[in-house]
Amino acid sequence: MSSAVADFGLIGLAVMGQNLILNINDHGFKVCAFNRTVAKVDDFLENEAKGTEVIGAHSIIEFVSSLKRPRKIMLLVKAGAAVDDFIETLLPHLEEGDIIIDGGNSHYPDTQRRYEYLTSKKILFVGCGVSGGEEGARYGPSLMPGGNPEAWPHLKPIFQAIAAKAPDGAPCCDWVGEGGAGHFVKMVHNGIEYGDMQLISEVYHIFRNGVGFTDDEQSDIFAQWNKGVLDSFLIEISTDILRFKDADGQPLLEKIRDAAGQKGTGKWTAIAALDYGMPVTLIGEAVFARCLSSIKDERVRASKILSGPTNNKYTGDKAQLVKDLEQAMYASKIISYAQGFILMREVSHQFNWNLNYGSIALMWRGGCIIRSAFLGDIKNAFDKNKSLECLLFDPFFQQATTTAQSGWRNAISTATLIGIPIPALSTALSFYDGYRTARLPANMLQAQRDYFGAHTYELEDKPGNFVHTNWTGRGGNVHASNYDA
Ligand code: NBP
Repeated sequence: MSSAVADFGLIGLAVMGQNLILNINDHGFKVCAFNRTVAKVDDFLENEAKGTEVIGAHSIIEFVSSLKRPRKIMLLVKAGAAVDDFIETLLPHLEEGDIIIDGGNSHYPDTQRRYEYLTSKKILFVGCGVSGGEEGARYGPSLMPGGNPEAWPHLKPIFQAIAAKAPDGAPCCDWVGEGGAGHFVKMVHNGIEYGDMQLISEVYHIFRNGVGFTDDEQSDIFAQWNKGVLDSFLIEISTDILRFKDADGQPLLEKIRDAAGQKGTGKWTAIAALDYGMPVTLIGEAVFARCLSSIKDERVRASKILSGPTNNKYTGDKAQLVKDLEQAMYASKIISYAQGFILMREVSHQFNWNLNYGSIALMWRGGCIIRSAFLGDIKNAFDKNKSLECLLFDPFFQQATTTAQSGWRNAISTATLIGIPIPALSTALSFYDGYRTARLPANMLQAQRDYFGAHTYELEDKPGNFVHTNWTGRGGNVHASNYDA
């Protein structure tokens, strides 16, 4: 086969690649498939893709020559060296203006590097976050493409056709921004997912250990919450999980070992937050909560010797606590998304990515794990003000946090008094209280730093002018030079 007949080429015939090819085919685009282990191409054509318009190639030359120009080639292979290897294999066969899309879970600095490299070779590179797993790939993922904007007009008809649709029919795919923006936004999405999951787990812990609700009772509460401000995929699946019974009729959830795994995207988000100096505390706590859970044997030993409060059961009005926790979770979610967006704002600024925040919220409204009604409110906030500094400056969210506040504080004091750990719920409130405080105690930190290390400080009435004080009369007047640790 040598004629250029295919609209789209896809390399990587594992679960994501196969499903995405079938999805693209369903929408009337002709796809050519290729894979490192070439035998999988025929396997796919004879099985999953049988009866479709999908074609296959048995060599890179055959693959490239089957594609209409500009060639649109998506890699859905294992993140890392496999992506670089395929880029190098493809390069000699491509022409100026052809497009390579990496749809795997690549780390955004790699995407930024590949974007710069391929730009120098006049190839349009796109790093595209793909969310929604196997089912999303098959029937509608959330797609977050970023990279060379010249590629977007060529990809838009295909990507928006195959993407998930939000409840109002809008495709959950739009151009995210330049360079490594697509994979960066996908990474923050995963970090936010860690936060949302942790918040739900903390509420479950309070319900189960503090109040003594059965799993079925909790499922009823979550089902109710799913009709209100917390309406989301993760609340929906938690409702089902709480209801699910094992073969012996007992809740399966209670038999699962409490040691959480992680694949690293939450950690990447927390590292990016530290690298760029942004207080993304809730995702950080969610990652650390998984770490704490995973040292299970140590915790079991500690549980036998460390004491907590004498009263570890909630004895107050249960209905009121349910209401307070709903408010606490909602307000904490607002904080988590506000933190995620300030991280995106900062990194976008550093890399000149021109991130499109409203579209990001829109893309997350369907197809992905954090899909929720609440993202519509975030989209509205950015529609009203494209350069919104932080979600908490939007009148809707300002009002929402004000309304939630008393329930939020009550829920946190209740959990603290009965000794139930709530790292995500409580860090959200601490962030909120810190963010709304005009004068924090960092003057004390500055004084300490100057006292022991001559690191200098600014006076309130002379910002930008760094001075040192000889606090003890013994240290001399030489001050340290500035450095970033
Ligand atoms: P995998 O991540 O399991 O990768 C399998 C594919 O990578 C196969 O085509 C395999 O070729 C190819 N490959 C490997 Br492994 N090493 C290679 C190398 N050194 N050179 C060339 N090709 C190589 O597949 P997946 O689960 O479908 O995921 C694809 C991408 O999408 C990954 O980056 C993943 O993180 C991401 N993703 C996955 C999900 C999900 O739910 N699974 C969701 C969202 C994103 P072979 O057949 O010859 O071994």
